[in-house]
Amino acid sequence: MATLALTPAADVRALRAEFYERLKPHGLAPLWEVLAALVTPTPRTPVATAKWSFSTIEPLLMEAGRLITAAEAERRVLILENPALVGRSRITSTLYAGLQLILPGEVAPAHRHTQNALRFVMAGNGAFTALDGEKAHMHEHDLVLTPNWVWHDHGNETSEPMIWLDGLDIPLIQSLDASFSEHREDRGAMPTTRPAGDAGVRWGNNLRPARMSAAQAGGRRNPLFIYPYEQWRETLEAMKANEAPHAHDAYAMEFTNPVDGGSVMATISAFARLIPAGFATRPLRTSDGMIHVVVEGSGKLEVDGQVLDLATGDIVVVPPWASRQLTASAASDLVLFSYSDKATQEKLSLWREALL
Ligand code: GTQ
Repeated sequence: MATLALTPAADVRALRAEFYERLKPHGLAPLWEVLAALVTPTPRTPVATAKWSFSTIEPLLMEAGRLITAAEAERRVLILENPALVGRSRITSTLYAGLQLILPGEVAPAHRHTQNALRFVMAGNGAFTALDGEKAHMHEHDLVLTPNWVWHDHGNETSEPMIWLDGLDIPLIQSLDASFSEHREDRGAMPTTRPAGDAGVRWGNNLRPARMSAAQAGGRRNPLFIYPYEQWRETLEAMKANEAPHAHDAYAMEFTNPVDGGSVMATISAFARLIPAGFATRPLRTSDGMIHVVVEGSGKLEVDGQVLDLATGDIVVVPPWASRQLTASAASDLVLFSYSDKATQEKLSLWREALL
């Protein structure tokens, strides 16, 4: 080492560079050149803070509706691409977001895939998602789930278009190279197997079958696939009436799997929040990047010092470990739906928060 210590710095760099070149054909690379970038003290994310407005997207989605049918497209969706990840079909490093349009009379054919999906209804009433041949009719601000490997199709037997936000774990599954999918041969819907709304009644009323099948008891696949707006909205209203807001969350509830009380799906967590008029939350960081949909009201979101105005219909993404702070305007409560990969991170003992 004495010789190396006496070697001029420029020569050392040249010696190393030449060594690195000779490593390449052996499928080798020096860790010490990349270690600090790989094992960072806190998350280094490529995800940028960004906002989309429903009023901007809606006419473009309606235009897509004139250019391609749901059957042709399979899913007629405009992807919300993170501006720092253009071309990569993702809103964060693990999550996908898109706005899907289904016009009156259309069917989005049945398929199933290993990706988990949630739908959050942005506009329209009465179109359905069917899981394994059981329809759930969807209304504005309902949350609907299509957990991994369940056959699902969408249809609209009403006279108005329906638009919902799709939230999927597509990039996460892509990073695991674990995508599998199947499509119905006839490119149609699944035949109806159970009455519409059955799961909501069976699993959404604080009851569960006294004899659950092993698969049900395992809780791996959430049998409840619709969470109506009236229900979650009422809960937030009661919380507001009955307790003081939490300094960092105001009023925040997580949607749960009724079998085990855990996250709605294996990889994705979903939340409903209410910030009372005039209230500002204290800043916090969480290791899960978060997508928020503004359901009611207006206000602002401050992300690492950057202020975004929020209006009803806005969709925003907050990068992992960014400091975030929500303020409701003085005029009205701010109500949000949010989803993130918290469920994944918790399973891997990764999830963290810092209350600032
Ligand atoms: O509705 O099944 O936005 O499979 C992307 C992939 C929606 C769906 C998306 C999908 C779906």
